[in-house]
Amino acid sequence: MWRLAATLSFGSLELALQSPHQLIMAAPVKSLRPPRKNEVRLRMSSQLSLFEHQPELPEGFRYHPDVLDEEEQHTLAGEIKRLPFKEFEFHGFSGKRRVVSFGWQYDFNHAKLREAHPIPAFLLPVCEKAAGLAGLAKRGLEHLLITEYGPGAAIGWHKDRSIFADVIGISLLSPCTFRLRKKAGAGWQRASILLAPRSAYLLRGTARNEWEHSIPAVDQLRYSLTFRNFRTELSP
Ligand SMILES: O=C(O)CCC(=O)C(=O)O
Repeated sequence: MWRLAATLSFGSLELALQSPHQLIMAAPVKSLRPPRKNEVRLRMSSQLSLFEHQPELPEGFRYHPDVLDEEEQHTLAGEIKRLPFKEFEFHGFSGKRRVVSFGWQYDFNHAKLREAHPIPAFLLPVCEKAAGLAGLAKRGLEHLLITEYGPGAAIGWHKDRSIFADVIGISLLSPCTFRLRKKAGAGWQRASILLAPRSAYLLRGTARNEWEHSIPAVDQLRYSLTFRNFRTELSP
């Protein structure tokens, strides 16, 4: 069984839709803030692939649970924690999260793309997996940003730089809420989804180009692997 929880502007209404799949909550819903006006919030089963049925999320958003097994996650996290993370800097301000880039690095302080160290060998299998999920060639993802969210770290509303095309995110260690919003008249159209550890999402099309996304402060350490390719005409 799976459930779709929707909150509409005239009050709080819970819709329960049935399906043959088993529901496993990806994270305790009580840890989330109350849904906003017009927000549709999906509670995701870790066993339920919504690849073919993601009616309430923007076109171009795809969620894939369980793309890594527990052992792969454990091994990756063990290697990742040794990487040379630096506090994320944006126009002189540093954020609570820490990042490290491979392949290419977008320098927000100078609005410039710079070449970075190649993607390390231990990350190539997951890079190929991410490319496969997006239907890209094995080596089709030239840029990887790894972000460390310690407890209390978040990422604010943004769209990824237009030099990039698709965005594929893989989550490690703990869940988070992935929020999406798009201007609708004087307000916002909103959606959100719980990203389980070991899951992946793809942002492409409308979800990538017209919607902003953000992640509110996490409770526990989370790593994200964000793979991007370049728009052909803007490729460095
Ligand atoms: O942590 C994530 O999955 C999202 C990362 C993100 O949106 C970004 O780095 O632009």
